[in-house]
Amino acid sequence: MTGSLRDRLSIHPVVTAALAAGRPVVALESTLISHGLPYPANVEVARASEAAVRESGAVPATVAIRDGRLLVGLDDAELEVLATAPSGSVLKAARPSLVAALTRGGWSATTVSATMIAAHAAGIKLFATGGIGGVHRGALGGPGATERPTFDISSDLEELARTPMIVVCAGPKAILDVHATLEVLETRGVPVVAVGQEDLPGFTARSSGIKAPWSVPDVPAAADLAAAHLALGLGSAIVVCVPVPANAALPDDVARRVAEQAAREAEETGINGPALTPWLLARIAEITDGASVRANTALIVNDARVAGQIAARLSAAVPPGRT
Ligand code: PSU
Ligand code: MN
Repeated sequence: MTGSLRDRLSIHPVVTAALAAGRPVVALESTLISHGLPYPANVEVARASEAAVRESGAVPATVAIRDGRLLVGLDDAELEVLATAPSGSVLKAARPSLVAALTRGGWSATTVSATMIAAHAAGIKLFATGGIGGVHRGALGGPGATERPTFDISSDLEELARTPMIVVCAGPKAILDVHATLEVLETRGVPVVAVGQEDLPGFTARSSGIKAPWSVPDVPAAADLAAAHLALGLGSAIVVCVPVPANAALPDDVARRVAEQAAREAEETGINGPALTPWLLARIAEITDGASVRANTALIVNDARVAGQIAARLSAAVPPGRT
């Protein structure tokens, strides 16, 4: 079967109804379920994220791929299938692997880039994830590099540059070269805003140790800035960074140290490609004895809640029938 993205969309009826009525909808990704967190934390976080979106007054739409279809909105049984699928049976689908995922049959989980593609095609403006992908340590050479630069830069960054959407996260993942990631986002015209603090949130830590390009005091201010960005029609996404809840956060220095250790070990072990990020997250969970999983879980659910709040504020500002 061939067909455009639109031909391949299977939007859940609840999501279709919400979009038609101008009610707020938040897309959620599935790679963090299949490749980012261990079972049962993964299915718990998927359910809790959907619940948090609903509590904020919005409709959740978890995105994944099954048998050539881009599913926008999964039911509970489908979430469970994704979360319990044997390791290796679910492909990690990003923009470059979307065609492989759609033509091979079976399940694929969608990364930030693939989720944004599906959500945008469905007409969804809000998307919540844990931490965006970015420039891996050593991608550009220098400390942490193998003999040559790896050029491992997530397709998430390219997607953020070309797909208009409000992306709520807890900052770029701490395993990355966060400074280089911010520079690429700047070059590609993607605004990045921190909520409630000057520092860029550091994924599982409250701070990345780097000042955010822009910051706003609270969620309503972030929503208004994001709406203004989309209204300009520049074509890029805006990244809204919300710090991990304090009671689950890893101390900033611990998060940085374990990320450095894991990145060093990955290099020594020769892990690369799409397997790298899942490997690093799993290794950090081991090193921190599960503390990183608790932080990751808390931040994902928090991002979903905030994205729901932003979606609700935006749709309240738009009279029904207008976009
Ligand atoms: N946020 C999390 N855990 C994850 C991810 C995000 O808390 O596993 C996923 C997202 O799907 C993101 C991907 O797009 O990690 C980045 O992978 P890569 O570095 O291979 O592009
Ligand atoms: Mn990569």
